[in-house]
Order: sequence, then structure tokens, then C-alpha cells
Amino acid sequence: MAGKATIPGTGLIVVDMQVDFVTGSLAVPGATELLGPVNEIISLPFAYRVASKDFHPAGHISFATTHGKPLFETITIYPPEDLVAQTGGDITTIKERGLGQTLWPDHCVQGTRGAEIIPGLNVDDTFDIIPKGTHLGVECYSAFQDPWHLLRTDLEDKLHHHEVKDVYLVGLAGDYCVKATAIDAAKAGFSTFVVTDGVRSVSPGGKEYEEMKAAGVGIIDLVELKKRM
Ligand code: VGL
Ligand code: ZN
Repeated sequence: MAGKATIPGTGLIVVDMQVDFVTGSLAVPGATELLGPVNEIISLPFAYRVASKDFHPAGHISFATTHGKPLFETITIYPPEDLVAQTGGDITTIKERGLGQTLWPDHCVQGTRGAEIIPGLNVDDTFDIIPKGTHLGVECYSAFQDPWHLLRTDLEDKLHHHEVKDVYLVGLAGDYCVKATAIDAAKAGFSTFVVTDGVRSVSPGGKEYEEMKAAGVGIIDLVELKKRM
């Protein structure tokens, strides 16, 4: 990339390429195959690059161990009262705001190796890092905000600050955090594209791509991305 000018308005979001999702407690099938393609994508001349990190405290609401329940069971969770109160929300509506929460193995715990970006991935110090899921009682698949919109990250502000118009996403997992982040990017008004060669999903079938398309997200492969960059 030496000497190559960056392309104004382009931004790359590398989603949750962390040890636990690649080789650790919640390894996504095929994730180890992503290092080559994602490094190639990282080397393209994006004007701005950011990496999100799932970054949970021990005992997080999304962990099966926290509830003493079987892995992958779904429970209903509610927004924490203190957060709703802090944000000026109406506590009486909490019971109406229950959401299904899949219970995962402990993963991406703050301060553990599993939470680190996978070694060999070229996420260098030119990247901004966006931690998410840092509140004990709130799951956060999207790198923009939690599903109740109580906690926002800096991501949208940072993209605007760097004058990003076109957002490209790669990473893990396609059917959870990539999907949620891509849909929020499109909702926030960015031209949004998921690059399939840089994505793997927890479950097979590809239903997430239909959901992203329906939300206005473009689905492209590495060949198409290189034509644009
Ligand atoms: C994710 C499950 C739990 C993801 C995060 O990064 O897609 N999936 N936490
Ligand atoms: Zn998580």
C-alpha cells in the first residue's frame, strides 16, 4: 500500500475477529480460513479502518454459565432498570421489551486471551478499536448500539468524523454481529456492503444474507470489492 492514496469516503469495519471466535470457546466454523482474505481486504486503500471487539465482563448476561442453563438455550432478557432510568426511559414498559437471548459459552471476557484480536491479522495501530457488550446486563451484537438503544458506541460518530460514506464489513459472526452491525450501518444512512469472502457464520444456510439484503445492505465478494477499490 506504500504511496497508494486512500479512497475518500470509504470505511472498513472488521467485526469481532477475536481468538474466541476463531479458535476459542465459540469458534465459528471456517473462521481460520478468513485470515488470508481479511488481510488482503485490510490492505486495500480504505480511508478509515475500525475493528470491533466483543468485550464482556465475567458473568455476562449472554453466558449460559451465568444462568446455570444449557448452552444455546434461549431465554428472555429485559433492559436493566438502572440503565432505562439513566436514559430517561419509562421503567413501566420494561416488561414489554423482553428479547430472546441465546446462551453462549463464556467468550471474549475482558482481560483474557480469548478477547484479543486473532494473531496474524493485520489490525495495526492505524485502526480504531470499538469495544461492545461491555455492560454486564446488556447483549450487544451490533457495534453501533444495543438492541434497546440504551448504550451507543463511538462507531457512528467516528465514521462521520472520518467522512465515511461507503461502509464495507467483514468478520464474525455473519449471522450475529456482522448482520446486526451491517443493518445498523444501513439504517444510519451509510452505503453498506458485506464482503462475503471475509465472513463466516455460526449456522449454515445463508438466511442472514437475505435479511441483510432486505435491510438495504449490498452483498459483494472480494472480486467485486477489488474492482471498486
Ligand atoms: C457474537 C455471539 C455472541 C458475534 C458475539 O460476534 O457474532 N456472537 N457474541
Ligand atoms: Zn458476545
